[in-house]
This record gives sequence, C-alpha cells and structure tokens, in this order.
Amino acid sequence: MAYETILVETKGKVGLVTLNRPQALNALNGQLIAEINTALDGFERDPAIGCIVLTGSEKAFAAGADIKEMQDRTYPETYLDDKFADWDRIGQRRKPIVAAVAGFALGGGCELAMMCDFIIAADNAKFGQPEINLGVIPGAGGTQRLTRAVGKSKAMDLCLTGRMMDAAEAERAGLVARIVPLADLMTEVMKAADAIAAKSLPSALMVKETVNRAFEVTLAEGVRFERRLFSSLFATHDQKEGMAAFAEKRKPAFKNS
Ligand code: CO8
Repeated sequence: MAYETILVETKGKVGLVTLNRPQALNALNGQLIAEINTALDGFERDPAIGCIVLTGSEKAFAAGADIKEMQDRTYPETYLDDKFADWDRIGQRRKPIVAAVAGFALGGGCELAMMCDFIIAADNAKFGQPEINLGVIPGAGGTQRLTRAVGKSKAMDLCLTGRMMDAAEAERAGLVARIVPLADLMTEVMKAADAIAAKSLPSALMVKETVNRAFEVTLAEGVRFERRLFSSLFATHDQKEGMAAFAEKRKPAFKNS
C-alpha cells in the first residue's frame, strides 16, 4: 500500500507509524486517520508484530484535526458522516501502542496520543485541547480521556482556557509515562517497544485489555475480570515456559501460545 500521509516501517517485532504531513504540522485529515487504520490493520494481523509505535516529527506529533478540512462542514454532515468511527478504531486496537510525542500534541493530536496505551514524551512536547479557541470542544474523546488521565481540575483548566502544558507538567499530571531528551526519544521508545514485543503476546494483550477495563467497570467487576484472564493464562505454553525459565535461571522462549 502506498501511503501519502504516514510512513510505515517494521523494526524487528515493532511496527512503527510516523505521521508525515510536515507542511501542516501533521494535522489529522481524514486520509491520515484512514491510513493509520490501514497500517494498524496490517500490524494487528501480522503475528510477528508484538508492539506498535506511533510518532510524529520533532516539531509536532500532531497539531490537531485538520481545521481547514473541517471549517465548512455543516451540522448534518458532521453528524451523518460519522468520521469519529475511524478515530474510535484507533483506540480499540488489541496490540499495545506506544505514543512517542515530540513538539505539539494539540486537540485531536493530544486525543490521538491518549488513544495509545502510554505516552513517552520528549522534553519539548506540548499538550493541549485548544478547540475552545475555535468555537468548538474536543471531539475525539479529549474531555473524557484527559479527565481520566489528569483529573477534573486540570482537564477543565486545559479545555476551558485552551492553554498548552509542557512535558514536565504533563508528567506531573499523569498524562505522560516518562520524559526523555528530544535527541533520545526514538531510542528510548524503541527500547520500551522492543521490551514489550519480547513478552508473550497473549499476556501483553491481556494487560492492555484489563487495564483499559478499569475505566469501564466497578473495582469489583474489574478485579473479577482480571482474575478470569489471570487464570486463563495458566492454559498457555508461555506461562509454563515463563515460570520454568525463572526457576531454571534462564531467559524464557515465548511462543505466543
Ligand atoms: N489544521 C490544519 N492546519 C494546521 C493545523 C491544524 N490543526 N495546525 C497547523 N496547521 C498548519 C498551519 O495552517 C500552517 O499552514 P500554512 O503554512 O499553509 O499557513 C502550518 O501548519 C504551520 O503552522 P503555523 O504557521 O501556525 O506554525 P506555528 O509554529 O506558528 O504555530 C501552532 C504552531 C501553535 C501549533 C499553530 O499551528 C496552531 O495553533 N495550530 C492549531 C492548533 C489547534 O487548534 N488544534 C485543534 C484543532 S481542532 C481538533 O483537533 C478537534 C479534534 C476533533 C476530532 C474529531 C474529528 C471527526
């Protein structure tokens, strides 16, 4: 498939998607979101891939949904077209996705980063939901995912003022897992992604499914769900192998089975 708005590479067991509309600071138009989904479909189908990385440029992860594409839309077009479905699919992936964020992650760019499983940020990263400056509000889950990530007070602050927060504030607030120097961003992210991809894939998928469940259900239901998945892993080769390898003081050879 010839992509026009993203670059897609495979690095060992890691699938790498790089947003590539530098002239528009990686503004997320319909084509770009569709191409991300096509790339993710391929990585999800490929049994050799254990982790996916989504990144942008040093200046911008993504400066938001494409304002110029949206500006003339009417209410019925926006409602009937259901462009949101394509965005939602990114957040519904089964394999772990790490967001490597440098520069601007604004509006839909921040929302896209939050659809990933965790964010590693360069020290120049800037996050925000500035939609209110355009006379709208976040539309790809920002009010919900940001509130869950940083709490009501800071989510209100960011969504109501439209201000940006830097990487340090984002890490303090819990939006970002860790900050690294810009020059080291991809090295550090690939180290994390390689480590994830080396695990047993069923375990990694179940970690993702179970942690995400915490946002949907009560504590008791979440713990029950965790227990079911935990028990189910005792039916796998990789559980036997992982525990035997520990006892025998060697590295496990997982088979994803
Ligand atoms: N959309 C379209 N084009 C953009 C966007 C964008 N979001 N952001 C930047 N660009 C373009 C600029 O228009 C400019 O193009 P040109 O050179 O042709 O004029 C080019 O990128 C470079 O941008 P700037 O000259 O503005 O660069 P600066 O370094 O001066 O400023 C900023 C960088 C501060 C990031 C600035 O570009 C900016 O404020 N951008 C807009 C940020 C924003 O408001 N984002 C939110 C957009 S709305 C949204 O995301 C809603 C999500 C809902 C999704 C649901 C979809 C179905």
